[in-house]
Amino acid sequence: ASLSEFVAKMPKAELHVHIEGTLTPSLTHKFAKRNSVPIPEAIRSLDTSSNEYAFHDLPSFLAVYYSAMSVLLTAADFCDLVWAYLQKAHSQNVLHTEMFFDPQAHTSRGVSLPTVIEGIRQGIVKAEQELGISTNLIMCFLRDLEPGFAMATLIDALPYKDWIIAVGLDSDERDNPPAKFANVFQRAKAEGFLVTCHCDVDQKDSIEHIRQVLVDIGVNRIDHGTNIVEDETLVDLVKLRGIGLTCCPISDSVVTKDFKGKEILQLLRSGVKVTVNSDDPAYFKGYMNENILRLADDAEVSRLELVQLQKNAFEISWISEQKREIFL
Ligand code: ES4
Ligand code: ZN
Repeated sequence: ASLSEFVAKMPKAELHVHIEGTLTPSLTHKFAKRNSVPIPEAIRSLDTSSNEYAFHDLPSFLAVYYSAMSVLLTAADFCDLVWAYLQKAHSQNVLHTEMFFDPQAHTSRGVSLPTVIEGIRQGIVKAEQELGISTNLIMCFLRDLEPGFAMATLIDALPYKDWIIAVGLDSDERDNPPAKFANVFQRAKAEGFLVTCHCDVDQKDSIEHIRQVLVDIGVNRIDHGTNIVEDETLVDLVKLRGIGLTCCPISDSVVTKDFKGKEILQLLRSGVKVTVNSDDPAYFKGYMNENILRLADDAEVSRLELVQLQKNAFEISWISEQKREIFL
């Protein structure tokens, strides 16, 4: 079989996808129309024929990303968004996903937390029933906002604890170290949530941020985190603890000018549980298969290693023991 057929057929798990990052320009138009709201400026100015967004780094990406989501207003919007993504994932033979959402990006513009969570939950349940795809939900805090807002969001979400497996940290990393949220993550852990944090590639303080999430926060996983190759002690620490990395090849190549394929392979070969994921597939133009093929394009990777990446994903996933038995 060709490599693309091989990749397409491989059973996969996706552990790093932002549900708001699956909002395609065409879905943006659909929601704007049915909610009678204007098409966001960042979308209106696009070349609609190409259905593509344009940006060159993390802040310019985030500006378009936060602008576009103003069309998400009702529980039905969130349900439809999740359903559309999970149909796409299912079509690529993704059996399990762990999906981020950014509640503060919605509550800060007047959409209630119950609307967001109940809508997302409806989409997840529908996809589980109709497609058999399983999903866990991860609630992310926006690191460029105040920790008090994150703490209030955590407390407001406690009634939905059974629907949310973990909390995370995302948005603009510059001058927003993980330690800023130490109290929030401590409380989240006490409430029974697992913890993961974004350590985006090539940030101003990448190594220090990776150190903080491992030593000060005590995360169960790291999102991106590829810069860890630069610090042998930290690599030994994630190996010792079995902590996995959710890498995103296409996204990394947008955020940094330096593609991280070589580093991902180096970590894989040294026994770190690295995985390949899509991050914001509607924006970075690539779902799971495209990200795996992009890695294979850029680095010498064997089919056995591509299988190992998926074994890692199922292993470091937070899938229930019951489902793990069915899938593995
Ligand atoms: C994100 Cl690529 C990236 N980095 C940080 N926060 C994010 N939220 C959505 N995509
Ligand atoms: Zn991400």
